[in-house]
Amino acid sequence: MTDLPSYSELPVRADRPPRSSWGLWGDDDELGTVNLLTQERAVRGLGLARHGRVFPLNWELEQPNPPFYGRQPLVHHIDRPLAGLPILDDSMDTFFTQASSQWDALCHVGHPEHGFYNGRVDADFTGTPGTRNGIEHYARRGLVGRGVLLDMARLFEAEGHPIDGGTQVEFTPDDLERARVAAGLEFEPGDVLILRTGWMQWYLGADEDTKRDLAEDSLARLKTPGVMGGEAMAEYLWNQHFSAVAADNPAFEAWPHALEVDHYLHYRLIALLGIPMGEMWFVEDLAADCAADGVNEFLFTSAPLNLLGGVGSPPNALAIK
Ligand code: UVW
Repeated sequence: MTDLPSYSELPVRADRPPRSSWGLWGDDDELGTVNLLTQERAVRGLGLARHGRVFPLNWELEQPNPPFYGRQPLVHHIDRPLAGLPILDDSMDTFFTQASSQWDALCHVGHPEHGFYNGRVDADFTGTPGTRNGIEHYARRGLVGRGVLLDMARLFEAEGHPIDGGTQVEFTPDDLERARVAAGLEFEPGDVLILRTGWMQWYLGADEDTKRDLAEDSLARLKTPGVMGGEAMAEYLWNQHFSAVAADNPAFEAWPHALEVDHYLHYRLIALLGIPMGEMWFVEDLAADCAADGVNEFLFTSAPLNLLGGVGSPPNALAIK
């Protein structure tokens, strides 16, 4: 049960962009659909941790190697800051918060016509006090609730059409619905949706030349399974009232992608609807466990970096069954 507006009822205020959630949680809101992770939904999630099996969802910070989309590899030093003492510290020269497993915060992508979530503009993103739509808002709240896994790769394989993880396969709302039914799930408002597309399994088996080649021109050369772009997918995802969505692939949506205004889902989900997107999450062990016991729901927790104005962060997410 929810009293949230359906997609066709958006926007809730006539002076806001079409099919946007702007204003739904107030003009100053910087959380978007993370507002749906209420105290009651945290308790609901806690009830799903029945056996104590814990699945960390961060991939190694050094993966993918090399990183995509012009991001640079992590340069990590282990230092002895206090001469003569056996005390070690870390320091990093380059740390692209979105190079590996990540949340995209609501300042990551703006809509080409309407701008960033809730009407923010470039000048709002300073990384200093007063900065808007940053990852710190998720960090200070903490994300706790019910997580649900749809294993698209296993579904397609069971249906006799195994996915080649190195190709572009676009999942439709019907595909997601078939996966939901196969998983024995009913969605609940506030769920964190996690997809296994099969891309990461493919990448882990790829050779070094292939990985280098993909990184050199990711926009053109990456080919991945993921959800399709466009309004029908935005409508489907909004109408389930997920608090957040994530996948094991680089962009949640399938790639390559025309970054065309009506098609690129980042514009709709992040900028217009305020739905955080998770990418390159490590879900192999979780998915194997879900396949083994047939239970595709779990306690979900995530504690992103408390980085003022951060555009993204490793999710530091756990699934607990
Ligand atoms: C792009 O879409 C370029 O970035 P990301 O997938 O990391 O959000």
